[in-house]
Amino acid sequence: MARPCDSGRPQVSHKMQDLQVQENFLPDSSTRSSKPCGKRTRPWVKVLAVLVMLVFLGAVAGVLCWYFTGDDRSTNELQEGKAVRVYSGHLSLGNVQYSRQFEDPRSKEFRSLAGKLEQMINSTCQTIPDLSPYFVNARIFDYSDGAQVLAYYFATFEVPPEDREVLTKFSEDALTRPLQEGILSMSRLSTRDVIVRSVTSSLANPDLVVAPEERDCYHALWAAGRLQEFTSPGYDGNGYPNNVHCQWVLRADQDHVIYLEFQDFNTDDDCGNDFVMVHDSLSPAEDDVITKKCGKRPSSHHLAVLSSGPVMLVTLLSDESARYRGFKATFHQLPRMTQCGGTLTAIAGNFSTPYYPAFYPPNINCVWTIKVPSDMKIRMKFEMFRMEEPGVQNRNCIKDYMEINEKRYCGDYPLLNLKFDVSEVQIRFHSDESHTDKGFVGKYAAFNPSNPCPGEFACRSGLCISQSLRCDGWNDCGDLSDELNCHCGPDQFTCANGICKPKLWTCDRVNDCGDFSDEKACECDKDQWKCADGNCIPKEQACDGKLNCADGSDEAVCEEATVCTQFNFRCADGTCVHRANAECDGQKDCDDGSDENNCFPGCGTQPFKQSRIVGGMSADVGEWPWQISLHFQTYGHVCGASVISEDWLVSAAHCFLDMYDDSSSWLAYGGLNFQGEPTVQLRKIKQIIKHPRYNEDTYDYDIAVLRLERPFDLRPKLQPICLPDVSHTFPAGKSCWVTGWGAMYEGGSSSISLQKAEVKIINDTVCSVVTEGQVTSRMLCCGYLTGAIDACQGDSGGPLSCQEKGKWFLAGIVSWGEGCARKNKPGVYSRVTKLREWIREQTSL
Ligand code: 4AZ
Repeated sequence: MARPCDSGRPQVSHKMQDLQVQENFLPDSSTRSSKPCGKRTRPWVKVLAVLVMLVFLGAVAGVLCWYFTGDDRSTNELQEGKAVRVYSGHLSLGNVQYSRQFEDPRSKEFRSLAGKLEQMINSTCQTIPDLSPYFVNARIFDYSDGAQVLAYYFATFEVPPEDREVLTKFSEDALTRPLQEGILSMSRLSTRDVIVRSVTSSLANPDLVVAPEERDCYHALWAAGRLQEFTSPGYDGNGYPNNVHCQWVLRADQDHVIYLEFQDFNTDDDCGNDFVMVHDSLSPAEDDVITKKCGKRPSSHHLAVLSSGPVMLVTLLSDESARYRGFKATFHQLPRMTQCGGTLTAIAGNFSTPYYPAFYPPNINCVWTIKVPSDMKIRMKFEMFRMEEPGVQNRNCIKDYMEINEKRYCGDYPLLNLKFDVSEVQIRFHSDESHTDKGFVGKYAAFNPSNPCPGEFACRSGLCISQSLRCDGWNDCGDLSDELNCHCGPDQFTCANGICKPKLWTCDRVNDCGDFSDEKACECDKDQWKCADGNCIPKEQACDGKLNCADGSDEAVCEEATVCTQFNFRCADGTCVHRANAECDGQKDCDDGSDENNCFPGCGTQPFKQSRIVGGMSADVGEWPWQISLHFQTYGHVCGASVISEDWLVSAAHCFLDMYDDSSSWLAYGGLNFQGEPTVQLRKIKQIIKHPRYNEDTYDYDIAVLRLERPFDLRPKLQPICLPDVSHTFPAGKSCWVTGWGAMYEGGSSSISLQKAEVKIINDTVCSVVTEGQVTSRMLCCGYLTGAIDACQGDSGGPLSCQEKGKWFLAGIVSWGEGCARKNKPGVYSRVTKLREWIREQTSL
């Protein structure tokens, strides 16, 4: 049996040579100036130096705030000092012949053309109504050849703190139109000898723009027929230095694109200040980002990306963390793909996004038409469909997508099966100007509608499944079609709608039949009272002062109660509250207020809660603000945890066994949605306290509390969850949510984006049956006996969050399970109510 130790332990797959632990935390680290054209101070004027230093520190502090707070890095503001906004883009020039001299900023050609263009941009920026008072300067910093010569610029604006309300005016498009109109009309004047045909502009991270004279790690490279190679500084030695900003400008011949592949990629796991970025332009504008990556990549999964045109910009930024090897990359040029897609008429075949498995290029559209003989229909299968973009929800697919029959698909699917009742379909693939991904390979096959699955059962969904899976109570087809029109066996329950379900699933408060018929016959008779464990007692025995239900639930909630049961909150003064789940609900029940005083203020609220993605799995940003990602050494995410106060986390003891016991090797990431995203809080772990009764064989007492070296700043995106009192009940059938970055399927790798799944608490008797008696009273089962939805490897230690009167409580800690999402094998969680006292003893919370 796949016991938790098979899959529940942190998996160690990386080489041992990279065991540096990062010393710097995000909010303290960067010392890079964000000012693109900042002046240097003179050491001989001491007073002046101090003053300048103060301004500089203010600016750095401000830049850090800009960098680390909020969601949108390009519109965040400084708390002190001036807020810097930088726009970058290009001007396409009508009457300029490209010269290789343009690649040298000291050349006469570069400077003379740059002077004219900068003057045009400067004078336009000085007249834009809302923005002009804050304009500092504009610089041309590069050129490229192509259908037209492009000149790349950036324009800097600074807003003093007293005018911070105007920052909202610095939107993504605020500059584009006025700049375009101003420059185009200027260039139409006969006195101007440069013709500008079009202008682009987009906000850019100020850290990424550098004036030509300030470059100190800049490489201009031309692609040629043969493969070229470049490496980050120090690649063959001690790794890349701290605080570097290196750029590689790659150019190719006209009508060519650039294929860039990282043969080796080894950078900091924390993307905050240490990352590699690839742009589909020489301008580092947000609109032109192809991808941003950090961390390590195994040699089996090279990152390979394509440009849409003859230029590409690769940037490496580092902070002051431990040194990492860096990267080795190769690139070459390929003729630009002018067409993709086509008509496929074979009865089976494949189609894939351009250059698969490299990232598809930006700005490309493909259409495939599949035509099979008119008496046949079409089914399709996509294994690994990857089209994920930061900030795009899979529901709306507003950026890159695949479209079939007016339905759009984007995001990540491990497996996508589609069936069409027609003999011709069109598949459209669209990639917009920014952020690309791996794409897909689609396999299609024609099938005969009168015998779609020879020798197998044909699901309505288009899947063919083994005949033995028919009428077994499991939804193998995904659309229940294998469970319709069945004769139920002796161990099965016949649902009112004709579906057969295992008898074990009746009366578990889960609507397995889909029509509630498996839950209907479970109610007690009219003259009976139902105990919390499901047993029925005569009505008059409830609230009679005697414990008639085995669990005492008949005396828990009574108007004139006399007995204090395990379901009642016991106030500090020893009195009992005769209301269910009375603690932390904002209502004072104990005279001494102890039912409300022991909750962390504001715990269990979801300030960012948005609507759920129906049937989807990716969590919304800030939806689970107590969720923590625990990273071990250089291995990246290993376990989950929950915030319970500024400086304490709760996790699973099994995450911290053997070599994982060393607290200094762990980092806690708070406020994280995507692994690698920069807007997080990072803390070292000072102390790991595992439950002394944790049992490695049975997983009993699978809990640990972690003390942070420095408290978290509690913010809307980083909040504690409420701890339930020992008396709190989470009844069978209650819907709760499990969250984490664990594997999306058994044996799979961790997810990049935080996943959520709605799961139901399972009756303890059923839990004991399906786990063959392996659960103890410190455990609870949650999930579905039907399988398909569950926690998995990498989710361990993370929360099982249940809502009660608008507040979220930590009902469980992901602990173990037999595999993931298997039928009759629900997830097993540490039961927090049973471990509550121990948490209090360790943390005083
Ligand atoms: C794990 O290995 C793990 N299906 C966590 C939860 C479950 C299985 C394995 C429950 O971390």
